[in-house]
Amino acid sequence: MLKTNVHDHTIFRLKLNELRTLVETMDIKVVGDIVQSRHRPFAKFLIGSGKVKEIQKQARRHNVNLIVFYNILRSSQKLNLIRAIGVDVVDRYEITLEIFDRMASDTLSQLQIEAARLQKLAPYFKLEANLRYHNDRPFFRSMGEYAFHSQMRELTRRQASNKREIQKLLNEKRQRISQRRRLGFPTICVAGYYNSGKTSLFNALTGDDKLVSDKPFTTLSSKYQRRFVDYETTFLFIDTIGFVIDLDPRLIKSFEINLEDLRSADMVIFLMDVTDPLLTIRIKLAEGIRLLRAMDIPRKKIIIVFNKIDLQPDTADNLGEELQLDRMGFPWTLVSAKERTNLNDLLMFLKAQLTRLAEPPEVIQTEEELKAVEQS
Ligand SMILES: Nc1nc2c(ncn2[C@@H]2O[C@H](COP(=O)(O)OP(=O)(O)OP(=O)(O)O)[C@@H](O)[C@H]2O)c(=O)[nH]1
Ligand SMILES: [Mg+2]
Repeated sequence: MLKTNVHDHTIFRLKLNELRTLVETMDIKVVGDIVQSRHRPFAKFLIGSGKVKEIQKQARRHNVNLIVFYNILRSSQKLNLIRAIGVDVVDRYEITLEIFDRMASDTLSQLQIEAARLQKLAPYFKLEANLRYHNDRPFFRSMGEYAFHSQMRELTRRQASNKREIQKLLNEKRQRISQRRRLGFPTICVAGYYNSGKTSLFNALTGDDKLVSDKPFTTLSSKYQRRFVDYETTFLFIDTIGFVIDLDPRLIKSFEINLEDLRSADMVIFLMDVTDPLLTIRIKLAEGIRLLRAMDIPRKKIIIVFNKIDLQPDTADNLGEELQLDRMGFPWTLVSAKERTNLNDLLMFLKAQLTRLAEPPEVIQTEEELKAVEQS
């Protein structure tokens, strides 16, 4: 990791551990980590050339066959690193895509992952092929040149056909979603970091039986299910893909439908795991809210729900105060999806909030009221 905030002494560790967890879920053994602290990245390797030597030494000693960068690498940096160290190098973005790929069970997810991969790979591939072509050029119109151009064509073709297929599936899916929406039930989207228990809560609320696991990104494509609350209320719940700390915006973009689900929802449950350390909760909370706001979701549609209180009944109590949730103006509550604790309260809260949002804004009638508003 290149740590660009030289004053940061704790958060980078937490982020590095997060990456370690992700890498380990792929059954890769992590032998160590190396951090360089510097204000600005170097152009050639991202890190300094001295650090590259150090990595090379460590890689030899531990017989390493993969180096994972926390930072997102430019194609030229990746190529330079691979050439200098002689070991495969990937970044956090590629690791996340690889995990997505292993978890993907539906065609649309698979195609979207491929699109993201090709998008990242294309410049690298071009750079690498170009170098190979220039080094292997004994006479004009060599095989190198031919191979280069045909590979480029193949890559472009794959990108185009992949895009067409995605578009087709997306259109079908959009139609199904808009049919569901036409039924008119208020939609409530469950968002949050991976493993926070989104699917567990979705299942507990709707009686569905979607796959739950402690592996990251168990859910990739959105799931929809209705919940009858009372004679006048039925909700449509949506379970979505999980966030990850320092999420690359390109990754969200490649899962457009999830974005649309979130944007069009009447309410968004931002689910947090109370068993995370307080600092992690703080970071996820701030970053998650920022993400949701960047998707144009208004504050008033967001409710923060802390899950897994069965595991931490005591620390959960003063969480609101600790995190200053009331001051930030977010409604929040505690649940356990597993023990089904507080689920009814959550439903009642959602119902009340939706009724409030549906009411027209208050009309100011008297002169005094107008003055009071101006003064406030
Ligand atoms: N003790 C406890 N464990 C829970 C609770 N909710 C979820 N879990 C566990 O947390 C892990 C993750 O649960 P999921 O429901 O798959 O989490 P998710 O947010 O859907 O995860 P992704 O789909 O990967 O984003 C599983 O091992 C669940 O059994 C809870 O209320 N209490
Ligand atoms: Mg899930």
